[in-house]
Amino acid sequence: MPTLTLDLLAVPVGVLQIPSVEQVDTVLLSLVVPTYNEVGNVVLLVEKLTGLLDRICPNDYELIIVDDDSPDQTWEIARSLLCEYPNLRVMRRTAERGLSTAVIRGWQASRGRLLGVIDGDLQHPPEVLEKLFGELVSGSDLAVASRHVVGGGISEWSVFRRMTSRGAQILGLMIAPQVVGRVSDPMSGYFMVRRSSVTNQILNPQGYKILLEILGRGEIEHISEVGYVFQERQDGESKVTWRQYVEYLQHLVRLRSDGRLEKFQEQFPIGRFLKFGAVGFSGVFVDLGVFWMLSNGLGLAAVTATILSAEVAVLNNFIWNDRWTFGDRSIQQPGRRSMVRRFLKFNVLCLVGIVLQGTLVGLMSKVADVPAIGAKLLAIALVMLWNFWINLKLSWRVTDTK
Ligand SMILES: Nc1nc2c(ncn2[C@@H]2O[C@H](COP(=O)(O)OP(=O)(O)OP(=O)(O)O)[C@@H](O)[C@H]2O)c(=O)[nH]1
Ligand SMILES: [Mg+2]
Repeated sequence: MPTLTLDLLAVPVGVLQIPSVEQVDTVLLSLVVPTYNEVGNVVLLVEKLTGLLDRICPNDYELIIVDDDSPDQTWEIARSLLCEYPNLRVMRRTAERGLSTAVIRGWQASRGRLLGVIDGDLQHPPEVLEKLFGELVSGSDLAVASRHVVGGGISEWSVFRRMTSRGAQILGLMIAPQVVGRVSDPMSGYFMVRRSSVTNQILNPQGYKILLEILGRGEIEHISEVGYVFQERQDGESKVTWRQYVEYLQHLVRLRSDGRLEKFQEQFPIGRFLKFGAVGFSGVFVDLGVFWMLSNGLGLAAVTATILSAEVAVLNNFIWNDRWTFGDRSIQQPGRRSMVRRFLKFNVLCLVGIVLQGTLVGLMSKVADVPAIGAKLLAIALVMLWNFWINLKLSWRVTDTK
């Protein structure tokens, strides 16, 4: 459902594809600013950027702030500026989060023939916009503000931070050289690109590095670079955590695989499978622990204790899978009734899994003469794959609304 709030830009939904020039009522330039908790910067930023853009493309631009529902109310402050700045637009996202997708959602809602992005914390000097803009007007498809060309640099980074940044770049060159090697500063979050270069592809970025996605999937021939000095933050806090490094790696792998990984993941989501496996593993301990309590502690017969402990383990696995492995899907099937339905399906499928496991062990050890323990291990692995896949398709199925 698109979010339609008075005077805020509606948030585009569905796949991340930017409408073509023909589909939009165009202005020359749309500049997107992703923000999260930037309340101390947003007023000055809008003042500076609009001052500059009013000069370089008067009345032919839009400045779009895409805020991810910041707890410090950045979006509300930005909204209060709307009457003062007629070219300003504000989008408040509540259902999605993340820098790269914020930028793309902003571009999806934009009308510019040229698209740009700049950080909202004044670390990117606004004056450089004029040079980036000039490069696109002279025919480049992409103009990147770079810290590593003439005129570029970093104001006050520690040796550790410089090394981490360069290390990430080297790693990128090793994993996806065809993408990372195209520019001197592939980590830059400050650039402009021609709309027609990025409209033919569904984008699928991960984490912070939107430029990698544009380099990897865009139709980019001519690239220019413009030097800039990365400034220190004056207000607010950095949002970079270890998570961005993991996402960076995942993004590189995805770009390297050139779409093949995404196709495979559509059928078999590896991350989910690992979670499902971890939950299954936890279930083994729950099963053993409860069995021990029931048989040793309460003195129940072994068969009764086995059945009861297995059911407790199934319950444990269901709760974790429902909350964690398939949490995003459970949210889309709200209500107690649908949860009970998912639990019943999961139960039945677990039972089928046990029967399947027994059959496989029997077949392998009797027909193919595989030693019992080997047959059991192989059967566990096969049934786990099957269990995951069938639960994905049945218990936590949602219809894709592409
Ligand atoms: N909409 C949105 N914006 C974000 C998100 N994370 C960061 N931003 C914004 O993206 C810009 C860059 O984020 P920063 O945390 O400053 O990252 P950085 O500049 O690479 O790192 P620092 O030098 O540590 O500040 C800032 O304007 C942030 O407010 C997010 O999840 N959603
Ligand atoms: Mg920053």
